[in-house]
Amino acid sequence: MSIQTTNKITLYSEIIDKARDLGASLAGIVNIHDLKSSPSHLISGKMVEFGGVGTKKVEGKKSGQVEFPDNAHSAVVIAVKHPFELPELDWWVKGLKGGTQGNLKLISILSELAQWLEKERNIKSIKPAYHIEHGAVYMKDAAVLAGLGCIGKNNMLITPEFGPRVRLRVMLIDIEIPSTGQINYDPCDDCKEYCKKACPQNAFDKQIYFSEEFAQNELPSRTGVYNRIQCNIQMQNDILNGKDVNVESKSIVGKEVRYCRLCEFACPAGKV
Ligand code: B12
Ligand code: SF4
Ligand code: SF4
Repeated sequence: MSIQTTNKITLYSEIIDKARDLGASLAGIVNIHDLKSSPSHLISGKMVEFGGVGTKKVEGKKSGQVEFPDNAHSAVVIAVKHPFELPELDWWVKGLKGGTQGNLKLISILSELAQWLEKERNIKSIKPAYHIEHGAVYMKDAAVLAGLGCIGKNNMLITPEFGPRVRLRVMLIDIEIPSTGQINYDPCDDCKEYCKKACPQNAFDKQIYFSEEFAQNELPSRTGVYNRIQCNIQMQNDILNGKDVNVESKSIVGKEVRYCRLCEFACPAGKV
């Protein structure tokens, strides 16, 4: 779809405002060219394949492999805050739409935004997914380039407003809009690395990714120390400790899993 530059600036603000009106705590836009060349999208194909929690087995697809639809020209990134006092937003319940209450909120905001874009601005959007193998993109990279925050030493997106305590969702759209761009923000600079000390699996103890090997400086947890295999051990333990709960919306019983958030909760960024 073609549209003049002045209209794009207006459209940019309209999309962000609409997302926030619909309940997003933060919102931004990233151009597809910037997203495709972002660190996670460049490195994932070169890393040892990961089949742990957060991945799906899809016939004929390598796990972690992103496929961008041809009509995707930009991505709208939204965040919903997940504060300490509302831990239930992050609990995964089998049978619940979206998996968690937080995801359900993210999905419904983007669904309403998509309807508005189509009806009022004739812009088509591509249904967002969570799992890479089901069509998602790497959301933290999208969020950084969309101006929501930076990648902290805990390997999470850290926002000035809420620290790492946000969850993300991305929707692709068929119109080219420039990226919001990175913000100048680094809470890790003079921090005592509470995140790393809090990890029950010592997932940040040793450098395992190197710039020379991957030909890029932006590595997991900045310096290549975040070990997803170690972290995944904790996730598997958390699944084993899951409990059956009633899923009210469906009148069924589903297993509830409370995944580890210790590196997130230990971070002082965004605390009021
Ligand atoms: C698979 C997955 C997992 C796996 C594997 C994680 C991994 N990092 O490999 C497991 C199960 C272990 C996991 C754990 C967790 N996850 Co997870 N996970 C995902 C998923 C589906 C894909 C992530 C992925 O594979 N990344 C690929 C690897 C290659 O990248 P990476 O390790 O993140 O490292 C990259 C970044 O650091 C980036 N980077 C570094 N510096 C810079 C600088 C710049 C400028 C840029 C742009 C990028 C950048 O480059 C690195 C690659 O070189 C995403 C959702 C999505 N679709 O994106 C959620 C997601 C990343 N997870 C999330 C969360 C919350 C968690 C957990 C806290 C568990 C929980 N309670 O949900 C832990 C946190 C672990 C940690 N400290 O990072 C949130 C993060 C929110 C946030 N504020 O950042 C996401 C976005 C889901 C969501 N709903 O919002 N996860
Ligand atoms: S605890 Fe400190 S070092 Fe770790 S992510 Fe937060 S601000 Fe950065
Ligand atoms: S989510 Fe838990 S296990 Fe994983 S890196 Fe953070 S503190 Fe460690």
